Amino acid sequence: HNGDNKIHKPYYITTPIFYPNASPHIGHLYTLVAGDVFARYQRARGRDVRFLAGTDEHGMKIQKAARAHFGGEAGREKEFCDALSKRFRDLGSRANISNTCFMRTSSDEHHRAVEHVWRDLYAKGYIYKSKYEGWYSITDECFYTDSQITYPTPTTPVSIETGSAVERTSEENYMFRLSALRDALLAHYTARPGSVYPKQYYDNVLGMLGAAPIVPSSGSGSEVAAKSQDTVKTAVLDDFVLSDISISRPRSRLEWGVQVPDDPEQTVYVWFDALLIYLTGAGYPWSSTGSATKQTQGGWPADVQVIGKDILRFHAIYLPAILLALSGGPYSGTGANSSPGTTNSSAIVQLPKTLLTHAHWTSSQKKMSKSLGNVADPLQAMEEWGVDVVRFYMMRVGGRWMADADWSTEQLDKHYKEIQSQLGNYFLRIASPRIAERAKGGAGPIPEALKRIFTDGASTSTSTSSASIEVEVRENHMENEELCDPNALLLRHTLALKGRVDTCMEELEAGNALAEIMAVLKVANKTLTDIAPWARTTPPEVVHTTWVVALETLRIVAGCLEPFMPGIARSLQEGLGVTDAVGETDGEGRESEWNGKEEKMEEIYGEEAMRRFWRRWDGKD
Ligand code: ME8
Repeated sequence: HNGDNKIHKPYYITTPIFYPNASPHIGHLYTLVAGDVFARYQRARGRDVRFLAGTDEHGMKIQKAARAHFGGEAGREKEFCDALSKRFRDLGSRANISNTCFMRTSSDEHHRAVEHVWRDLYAKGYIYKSKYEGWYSITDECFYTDSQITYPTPTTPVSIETGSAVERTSEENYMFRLSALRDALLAHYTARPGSVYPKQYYDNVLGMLGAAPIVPSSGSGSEVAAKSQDTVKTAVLDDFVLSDISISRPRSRLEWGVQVPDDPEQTVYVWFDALLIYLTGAGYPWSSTGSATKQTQGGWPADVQVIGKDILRFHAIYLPAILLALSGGPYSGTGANSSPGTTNSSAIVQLPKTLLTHAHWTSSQKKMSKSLGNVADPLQAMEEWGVDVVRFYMMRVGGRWMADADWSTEQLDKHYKEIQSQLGNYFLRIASPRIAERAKGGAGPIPEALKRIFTDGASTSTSTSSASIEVEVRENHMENEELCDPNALLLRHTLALKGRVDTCMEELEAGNALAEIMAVLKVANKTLTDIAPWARTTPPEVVHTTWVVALETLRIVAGCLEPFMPGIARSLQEGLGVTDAVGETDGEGRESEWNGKEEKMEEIYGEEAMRRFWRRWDGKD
């Protein structure tokens, strides 16, 4: 509870729950890391963070894999999932993923949530029984229509989109009235242009709803415009129909799953079940009295849901449709859900806020697949390169979400070296006893100009980019030569860094945040090389100033890096003798902290501290 007596909602982040039918691969780890970067970032800002990961254990795919594993024996799916689910959980721990729960769809609490949703929607008329005819792909766990199928050979129909084999199904199913929710979905999305990010995927979602954004013809930078606008104007296809979807399978085909309430002959379709895990993770079902409060306390609605582009439709169309139906009154005929959410307000289940959608990793430029033998193993990569190097690589290369990235050890090596040269060597040079000795020799008051930047640099600097800082400094140079001192320049960059990282992280641009951090380190390294504090000719007081500015740079960089490389960031902080992330202290506070740190720094020259640092650095601790 905050001062207004309002409930402070936990920040809720989710990743997809993965199918435990095979070992995890780097794609799974990538999504986990993406979620973790935002979870750690929000936590460092003082938010109570809920972070859900887990496994999706029902369905034909798992049933088939489990039976194959046990030589055709039925009924051992749970046992199979217990073992494989653990590998995903362990992957998370190994990679330092800070998820607060690990949910499995086979759990009792999840079954209860699914049953609750089902009964509610059935009672309202959103679920009906029908004969379903169409195609099903076990690999994709997805129903397809005739128009989504192609025949590479006359007897092997496959999905056009994924190339996966499909089989003809003709069976009694329960259907969900997705068609009735199209208008409500469209209204939701046009009012929230930022709800699917990056924008290209937002446009894809509009396309799935038979609409397209109208780009203003004068339109400069439609992306920027779309972000700042409250609504997006769309061109809508009038004859577009969002078809109802099948949400169950006959038990004779699918035994392993949630049984349809009151119908032992049917099993809930795996995706209908899986998507509800996000609700389960937030404590659903919330009892009807005070359910709005319970919902909020549980973290619902999700703030950020990280997904791969392969499962956009499920998350952007199916889940919100289910939630809209849950929130609305009974279905009442054609186009009928005219006003979902206008019933009893405590029953409204809000829609997730942002769907962060990312592209895929390929391996040797190809989609990873067991049959091609090109599946990159995340555990092996972390063993070989260290946890934080793998995390760094994933966000440095894949942190802009849009483009597919190719996994390669050459690239990993390149980024390993980037960390080593830009951060590791910088730290070592600053921590070297010789430099410290010289710095101490020159100890005295920090030059006034620097002190000024330090006390009010971050707040008075209007610069929002590295480039504009350069300009600002160059202009100031005419009036004040001192400001052109390389240390002053670096200090300005350093003090502006946190604000810039904040901006990027608010925009969900993790890759840009990392780029900002690395840009400051580049300036830092250049400053050190230019000043050469190790050279005999450099005056001791300059060495001292350089040393202090470098320490402050490292402190701030460490705080900013924490979401990306938590292990290395902590080693740095320990090495520097600071414990917290980037402090928000005022001028005076900072200064005393700064002075204190100089003393702390002296303590770490002990070999033990360095040994500890390098052990962590190498991912051995
Ligand atoms: O789809 N590159 O599970 P899944 C990047 N159980 N990310 C990748 C990737 C790649 N090559 N391959 C997979 C399912 N991913 C469902 C989800 S959610 C209610 C149910 C990541 O094991 C990416 O996040 O097939 C993708 O969306 C997800 O793993 C699919 O994992």
